[in-house]
Amino acid sequence: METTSTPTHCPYCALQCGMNITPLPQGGVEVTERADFPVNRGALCGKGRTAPAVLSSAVRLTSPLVRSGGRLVPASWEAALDLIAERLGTVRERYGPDALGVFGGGGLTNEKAYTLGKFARVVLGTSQIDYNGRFCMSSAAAAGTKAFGLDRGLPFPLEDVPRTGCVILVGSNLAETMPPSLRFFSELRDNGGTLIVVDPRRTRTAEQADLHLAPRPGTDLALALGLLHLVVAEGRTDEAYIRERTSGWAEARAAAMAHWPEYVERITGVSVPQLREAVRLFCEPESAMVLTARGPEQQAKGTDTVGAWINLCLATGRAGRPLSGYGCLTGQGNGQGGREHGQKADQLPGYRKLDDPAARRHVAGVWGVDPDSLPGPGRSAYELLDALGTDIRTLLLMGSNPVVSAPRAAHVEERLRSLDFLAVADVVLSETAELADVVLPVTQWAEETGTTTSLEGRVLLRRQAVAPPPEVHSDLHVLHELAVRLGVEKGFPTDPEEVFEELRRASAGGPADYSGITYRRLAEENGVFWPCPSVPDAAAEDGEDAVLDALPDDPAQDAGTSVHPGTPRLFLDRFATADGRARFVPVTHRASAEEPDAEYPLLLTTGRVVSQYQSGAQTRRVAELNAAAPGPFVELHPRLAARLGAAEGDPLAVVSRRGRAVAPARITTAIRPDTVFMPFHWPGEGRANTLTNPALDPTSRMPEFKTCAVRVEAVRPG
Ligand SMILES: Nc1nc2c(c(=O)[nH]1)N[C@H]1C(S)=C(S)[C@@H](COP(=O)(O)OP(=O)(O)OC[C@H]3O[C@@H](n4cnc5c(=O)[nH]c(N)nc54)[C@H](O)[C@@H]3O)O[C@H]1N2
Ligand SMILES: Nc1nc2c(c(=O)[nH]1)N[C@H]1C(S)=C(S)[C@@H](COP(=O)(O)OP(=O)(O)OC[C@H]3O[C@@H](n4cnc5c(=O)[nH]c(N)nc54)[C@H](O)[C@@H]3O)O[C@H]1N2
Ligand code: SF4
Ligand SMILES: [Mo]
Repeated sequence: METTSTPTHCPYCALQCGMNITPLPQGGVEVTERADFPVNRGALCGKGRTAPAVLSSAVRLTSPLVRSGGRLVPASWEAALDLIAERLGTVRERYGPDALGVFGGGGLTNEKAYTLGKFARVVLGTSQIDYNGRFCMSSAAAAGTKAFGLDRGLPFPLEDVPRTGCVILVGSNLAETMPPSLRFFSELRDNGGTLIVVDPRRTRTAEQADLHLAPRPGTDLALALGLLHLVVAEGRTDEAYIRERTSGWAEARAAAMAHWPEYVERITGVSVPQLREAVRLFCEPESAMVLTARGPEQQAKGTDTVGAWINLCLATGRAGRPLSGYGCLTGQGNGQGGREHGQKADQLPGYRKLDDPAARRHVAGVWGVDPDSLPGPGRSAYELLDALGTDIRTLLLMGSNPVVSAPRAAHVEERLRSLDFLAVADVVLSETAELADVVLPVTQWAEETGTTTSLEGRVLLRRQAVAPPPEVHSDLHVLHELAVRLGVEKGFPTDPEEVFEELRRASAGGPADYSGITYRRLAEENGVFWPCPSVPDAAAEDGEDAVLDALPDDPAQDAGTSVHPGTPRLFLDRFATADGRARFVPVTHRASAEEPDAEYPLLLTTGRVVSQYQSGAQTRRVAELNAAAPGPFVELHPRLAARLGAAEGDPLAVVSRRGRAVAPARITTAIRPDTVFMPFHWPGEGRANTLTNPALDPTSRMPEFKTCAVRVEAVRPG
């Protein structure tokens, strides 16, 4: 490899901060500032800064492992791949293709997510594929699609935030989860705009707010409806906008009017004067935004909840206009792209639907298979994990660690153990990989090239900067080798650019159209926002065939042709619905799947801390991050602590209907007295997901990570 520094992007969250990777003369690499990427302008959080630690052979997998005599022992790639192919083939023959499960991840590059979806449908012929993005933003995606006809995390770049009048940030702790993005929100306040944060905890993000609303977990739906009620009652609706750009207002209005402020105060615990203040701050400026993250989304009513916040935007004319709109802060590095290109149970590349005959024809054409050979939609992530060991007998898992991150994790772990065969491709020996029959060591971010799509809908090129260890190969190599062994010689290239060229064609004419994007453009333009058809407006004017015809065979040829600039801002002229109007949804508040009772009198909510990432598989291997965030804890209010007789650091048992977790007390007035909070980054005794409720949203099939009923007990020594 060259010794110069390579501009690339962080392996972790959806902000996809730009960074330079510079090899060091003594070996290893260093992360240095990359100021030309506008989202972070060089700034990185601790996780991004220390990401090279996970490149070290000391903490990662460096050889395939195969279970033998109950233990995982090193094996050759040949042996490991042969074994996987043999087991998948045998089980398929005996039980049919749907006995083969596949589970992907929103951290996988677009090329990997695309290939994994194609592998499941074309090579295995299974419908049983889904991914961890179902645990992440699926409710916002469902609500966005319903309302706007299209789901892209943010419909505008983050650089619009400082220039709007007011932002309501609902259930996002971005000061800890996307630290460099906090700059946009401080600039908003410097410019005279206001920030409202909705979070049951006074987080570091809430501390920046002009107004902090602290509802009971699971009541954001009532809160949004109460605000909309006040908007109507105070005559603050934008009637001309509602008339010209929306449909369904009468029903949505009637539903909202049933949510009187006093009623909403009783449900949420947010006082009527605070509700009125929020409405005033949101409605007075010319423009405003609502941004949601996992707080309101990870609920069994997350789709309706996001729908209610979108209704608030629509009723006040704050969507599809400059500096106004609703957006979802996506989570994983490729949380956006990962949900567009076919690893989701109901989906084909380009954000097409698997049950749409035209979509099947188009994608089958690109893949060179009969459309009828493509299976139909499968189960959602939790339902798939729950079915392991029953009708699903084998699982191929890439890019997720559900033993730590899935709801009702003890049950999921038991399901994983009951499989006939589990194969895991990972960078490290995660808690889930520890259960596998075969573990494949794969390359990671700085060791491979690929594209990701950030929370802004900006497609980015993550470049290879260093060579991987000798016995480590990419996920694309794994899928290619398995395809060949299972009888599909062609169609699974290992070169990411070749995969991307095919993805362009597969996505052409679809909602997430990447056909005008090339690796060269991504490198030259520092990312391109989708949709980006191959020729300007071809999709709209001539339909899909014209788009396909217009695609150059050789990416190098499109230099001189007129190119589509990409779409940083969506919906300014029309929404992506058939009639161009945004749709209100008539939603009504309902209780959480589990409300407190005499036996389980408190609410548990879960989330993140700044120095650990997700299941912790990667960040728990970095000394500096472990020093900053060494283990799980239970955050609780002093009044609750006093009732339990617990002091700071005392072990507390948190008990739900699913199980019991033990972690030290962290006492703070920053949380409501009726609620406890646990981060979910650790396995073992303090695993938060031992407790969480897998109740699913009926539309998005998103589990209710953000609220369940628990009791808390002091753990007496001896
Ligand atoms: N450090 C770090 N950063 C990350 C990640 C990480 O694991 N660690 N993961 C990345 C990923 S994949 C994601 S999805 C994002 C997530 O980013 P965020 O959504 O910001 O993260 P969370 O901590 O899960 O939840 C945010 C807040 O929701 C609040 N909350 C809990 N219950 C409710 C509720 O009922 N209503 C409301 N309104 N709020 C509630 C919590 O108190 C918490 O402060 O972060 C990304 N960035
Ligand atoms: N209680 C509770 N639970 C939650 C949440 C919550 O808020 N509360 N949040 C949920 C959310 S939003 C999310 S996104 C999930 C995430 O939870 P997980 O899906 O467990 O996410 P990660 O820990 O990022 O797991 C990624 C795994 O893939 C590996 N990996 C990284 N890059 C690659 C690659 O390129 N190829 C392969 N093959 N492997 C790779 C990593 O080493 C790691 O083992 O957790 C969910 N779980
Ligand atoms: S904020 Fe996200 S993308 Fe940026 S350095 Fe931290 S983890 Fe990486
Ligand atoms: Mo996520």
